[in-house]
Amino acid sequence: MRIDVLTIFPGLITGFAAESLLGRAQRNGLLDLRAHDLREGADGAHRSVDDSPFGGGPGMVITPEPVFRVVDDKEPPRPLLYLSPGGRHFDQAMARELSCLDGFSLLCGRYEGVDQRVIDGLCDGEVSIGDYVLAGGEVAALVIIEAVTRLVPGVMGNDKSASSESFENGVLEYPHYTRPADFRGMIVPEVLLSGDHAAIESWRQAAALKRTMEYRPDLQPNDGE
Ligand code: JF5
Repeated sequence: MRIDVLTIFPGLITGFAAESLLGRAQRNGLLDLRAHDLREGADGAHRSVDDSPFGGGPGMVITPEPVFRVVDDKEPPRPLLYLSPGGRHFDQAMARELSCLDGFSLLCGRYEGVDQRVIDGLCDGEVSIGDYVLAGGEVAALVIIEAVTRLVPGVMGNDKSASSESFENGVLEYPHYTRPADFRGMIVPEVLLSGDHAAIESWRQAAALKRTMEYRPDLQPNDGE
């Protein structure tokens, strides 16, 4: 899978990838992650990529030229997704869809964002990782890269049936315990020590539903489709 990231801080992307399990996926040839510096597409002594907004107002806006130029030069894989709080909400279903592609690209905004003509004339979609504002799209890009690549067989090593994970079934995951059975007086639910697999399974289902109703009543249990 090839993932290209367009950013003014390419080191944030390559640095994170090198320090995480993504580094091994890259060495194995499973992941081809490329971070492109938007400044490479900018001219002038200062290679500035931003300017003040037409119509006035606070902050700066990333200009179209450097973004279009990097896309012309590097031909990043499509779809090219712009990361901003105004985009369509990223979720596990979108992660699954992206994990089936040969590649995609992410454009990271900074300042007040990018010129609208970049979104209209160059990008294929606008994605948000949640209802909060970051200083830039790089952390959002890393969230998407990690959520997607861990679904690509072989990338994170463990091919655990992802179908039992939180969100895949529209319920949160059940609570997990390991040794010791008594840790500072906090004890593991007895059923988990019983060896009764049917009882364990129903306890886990009930615990998952309880947690979901308490924290995420908006989720819809779906039997894993
Ligand atoms: C950004 C203008 C982009 O803040 C975000 C973001 C929040 N959820 N998903 C993405 O991206 C950075 C900030 C300001 C455009």
